[in-house]
This record gives sequence, C-alpha cells and structure tokens, in this order.
Amino acid sequence: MPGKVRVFAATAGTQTSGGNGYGSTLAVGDFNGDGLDDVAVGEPLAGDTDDGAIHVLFGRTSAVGTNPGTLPLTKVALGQPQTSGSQLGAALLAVDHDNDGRDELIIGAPLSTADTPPQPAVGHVYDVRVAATCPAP
Ligand SMILES: [Ca+2]
Ligand SMILES: [Ca+2]
Ligand SMILES: [Ca+2]
Repeated sequence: MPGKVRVFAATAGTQTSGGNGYGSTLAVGDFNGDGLDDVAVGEPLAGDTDDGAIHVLFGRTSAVGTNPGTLPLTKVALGQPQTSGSQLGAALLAVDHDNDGRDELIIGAPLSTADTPPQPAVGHVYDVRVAATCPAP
C-alpha cells in the first residue's frame, strides 16, 4: 500500500481544446539552491497553439498536504518571443554545469521557430537559471 500520494495538475488557463501533456516530461534538481530537490514538470501542449510551458514545484521540508509552490515558465517568461506550436518543455534536463550548487534547467522546444510562423521550425534549447526566490506556498 502506498503511504501518501500527492496529485498535481495543470490549470486549464485560457486553453479551450484538448489536453496539455502535463507531466509528459519531468526533471528533478535543486533549482533554487535551498538544498531541497525541486521538480520541473513539462506541459508541452499548453495553450491553444501548443506553445508549451514548464511548472517548477519547489521542494519543502513541511510540504505534506500543502501546495509546494509553483513557478510557471513560458517562452515569454524566459524573455523569448512566443511562437505558436513551440512545444516548450517537450524535453527537460537538470544539471549543475557551473558547479555552484544550484541546478540549471535545460529546456527543449523542438518545434520552436526562429521568428513568428510561417517560418519553419528549427527547434531551440534554453539554459535557464530559475529565480532563487521561491513563490509562497
Ligand atoms: Ca530547491
Ligand atoms: Ca494545447
Ligand atoms: Ca548551477
């Protein structure tokens, strides 16, 4: 028998059609450097045009039964132009490649375009340092 199960789900937001693929990609790392593992959850089909998003669930020592705090990331939040159908979050990887004790989040957007459509998809990979401040639960 499982001990305790916590369920997280994406909010529908402004999307009016279909599922978002929430949870289709996952990466574990300490993104805010507080010594607790966090979970990045990909939602590559978020939005009506499948722009994609990532949600960071921050780890907490007293998280049982409470919202762990989330940080939604979109291309706009990353300072990038929002292009339709990018599928941001279709691939996720956590790595501390500068060895500073905080994991960076590597995010794939395989159908991202160089500019606004109808330019062909080229794909992008983003190397993201998640903000050190964690939203309140
Ligand atoms: Ca953490
Ligand atoms: Ca969608
Ligand atoms: Ca780092």
